[in-house]
Amino acid sequence: MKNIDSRSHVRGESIYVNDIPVRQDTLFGVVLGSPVAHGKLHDIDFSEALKMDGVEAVISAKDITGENQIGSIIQDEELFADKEVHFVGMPVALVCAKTDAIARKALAKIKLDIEELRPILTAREAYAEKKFISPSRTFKIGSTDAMWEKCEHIIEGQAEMGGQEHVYLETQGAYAYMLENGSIKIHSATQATKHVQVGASVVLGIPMHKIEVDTNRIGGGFGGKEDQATHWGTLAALATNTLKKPLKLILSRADDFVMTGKRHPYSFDFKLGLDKNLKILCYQVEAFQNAGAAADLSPAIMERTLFHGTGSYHIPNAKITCHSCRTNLAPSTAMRGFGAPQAMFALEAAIMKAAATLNVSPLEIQKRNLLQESDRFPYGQVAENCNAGKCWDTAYKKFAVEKLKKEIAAFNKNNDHSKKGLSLFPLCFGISFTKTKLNQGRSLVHIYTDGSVSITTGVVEMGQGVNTKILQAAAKTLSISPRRFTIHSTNTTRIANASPTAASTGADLNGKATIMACAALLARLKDVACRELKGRDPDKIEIKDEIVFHRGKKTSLKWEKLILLADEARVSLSEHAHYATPEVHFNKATEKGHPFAYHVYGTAVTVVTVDCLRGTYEIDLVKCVHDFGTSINLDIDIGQAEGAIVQGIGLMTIEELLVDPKGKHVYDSLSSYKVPDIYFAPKTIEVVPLDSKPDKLALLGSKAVGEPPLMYGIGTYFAILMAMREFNPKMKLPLWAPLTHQKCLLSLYEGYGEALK
Ligand code: MTE
Ligand code: LUZ
Ligand code: MOS
Repeated sequence: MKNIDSRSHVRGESIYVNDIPVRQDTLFGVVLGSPVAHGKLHDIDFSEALKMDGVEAVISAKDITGENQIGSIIQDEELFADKEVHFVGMPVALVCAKTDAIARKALAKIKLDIEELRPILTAREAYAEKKFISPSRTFKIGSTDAMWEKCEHIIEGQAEMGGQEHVYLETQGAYAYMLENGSIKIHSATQATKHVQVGASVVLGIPMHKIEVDTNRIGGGFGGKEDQATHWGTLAALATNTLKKPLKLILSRADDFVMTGKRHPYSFDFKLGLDKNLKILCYQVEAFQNAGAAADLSPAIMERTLFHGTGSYHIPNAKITCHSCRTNLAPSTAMRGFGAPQAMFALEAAIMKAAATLNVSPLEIQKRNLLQESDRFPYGQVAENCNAGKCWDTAYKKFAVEKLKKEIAAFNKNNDHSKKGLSLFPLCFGISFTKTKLNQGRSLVHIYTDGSVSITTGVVEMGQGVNTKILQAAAKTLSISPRRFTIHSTNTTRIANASPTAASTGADLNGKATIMACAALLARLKDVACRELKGRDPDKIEIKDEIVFHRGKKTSLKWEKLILLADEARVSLSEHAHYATPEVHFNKATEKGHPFAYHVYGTAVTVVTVDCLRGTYEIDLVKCVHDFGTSINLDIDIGQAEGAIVQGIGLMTIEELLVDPKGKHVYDSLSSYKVPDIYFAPKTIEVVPLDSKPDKLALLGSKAVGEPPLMYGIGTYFAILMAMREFNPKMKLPLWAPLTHQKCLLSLYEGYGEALK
């Protein structure tokens, strides 16, 4: 089954927000962001801007008819800065004009009177000043305090990880217009139609039923449009409601880079205790999360950091603490992995440091401590169908790691300045929203009288291929041709209260709901067929490939006729279904429970070559054994894995978010913020599906795939370190991602003179 979007994508016919033909009198909005990271906003003077031909209005905090509030978990975020600005790019005003170009020119004429205050830029600074988003939390298992003295080796250190820009191809945006009787329709590039609906409802002060949010698809989200599409949808709705004209607001790439939040930078203090056999007895980590200027999703992201604190390992005594620190960066937000990559990096950094200190291979420590069946996570859940060891062993054998090691040793012996390094990285990622209530999906299925079928679900298609999977699940359940289906836009009037498309759960939640709706329709159709065939038991009816079977025998009754009969008999051909993941629960008071439907496992093998004269590196290969369950669409799933791997490598290597000491961005485009391109990507990526069991909570046994493979990128970091150590064994380990070429070069030569002696 091909991705149902491929054809319209390559022909340029797929419709994104900016492709919607504009209505008469449509205005274009451009947002004025704060030029300073922290300050008192005394005055905004837009008199000059308003004088310009074509400028219709400038909207700011004073125009808000409801509340100036868009915070979702914690109500601490203003839509427009009112008395203070908290980060560079924080929206201060919206210029509405006849064209985008006029709005941009007018924007330059607005004068801001801001009294600058000192910005806080790092999590540790904020921690020292006790500036927190939410209370700190700790997950515990066993007793670390009692165990340190039993450890043969104790390794302590610090690790840092920078943020990451989402770089979705489609920048953020929305198009809003009035319907009748004060209702508003918002076409929004969002992962969460409901969030935009709620945001607009609160800011405009009108009920949710008056606001229709529609999302046909988005050109990538990667988490960046889970909470932060709300701003632009709400701004467009506010302007439309104020001016009673349609308004389109699409961020330029530069504005998007500056105004929207990124992945959270983290800083860690770790302490790792091992026994003489390299078994991890104890692990303690304190994480400082740089949440930026407002809560956004930070409390939930902090939670996932805690959940993934012990990675893919069994650690009997662990204490994981996380502090969510308020700084003057744009509010950090969801991004693929959602706080887990940072936690896993910290633990791998500790293992690497232990290996370097004890002069053993990190593989020795990793392998000895992998999770096994029935091991307990610090949050109380037990590892079931644990594939950690199986993935590791399969990868080790399949990718001939012993042979690779020998080849690398020979290469390193024969090359003075070019060194190769190898790493293995074991993955374990929990599937489900950590907030239990979000684990619900919905689907609305209509069968039309010609036998064609329409599906709407709560999920947003963002390139991950979820609509194709849902279509496959529906076609399989009804046993009719995939050609009979259309999957419609995600829309709040057809599907209400949808959870965001996030946490890799889109297909599981909404696909399961779709199967439920199709199963209910099928049951009714079997009744109809049973009556028509004068049978007694509808259970003896089956539909296979559009043909009705009775007691195992083919009949002359076909799908299209059956539908007409059902309509004739006044049987409903529509169904709305709701699916809530069973079994998941979590108690925040005890920090224990069973938060995840299941875990996804895998192991990545990475080989890199470092040019030790220049500090540059190339990624020779990334080969993974990945647990897809029983994939329903391996093409899509392998595509997800490959994309995630490259994005994960970018995070760990060349993607660096630099701000100056005043909190101003040093980058605002793809020439100053480098993402992996086709030349930088690994020369070989091979993703081999693990021979795995289907999980009953996964859609048709096909495990969630959206986020987990991103974390394979962590392996690249440690492969580079291994190569660097070949060149300078005395090198102080840089545990500070991203390991840019610059950092690589400087680290290689730190203490190099000593090493030569
Ligand atoms: N793939 C593409 N092409 N574009 C995206 O924006 N987002 C990722 C992942 N894969 C993304 C993607 C993220 S962050 C998540 S949570 C999942 O897709 C969401 O979709 P799913 O739940 O259907 O897997
Ligand atoms: N979003 C969210 C997520 O709201 N809760 C989660 O647990 C989550 N996990 C991963 C990505 N997005
Ligand atoms: Mo993904 S970070 O859950 O949108």
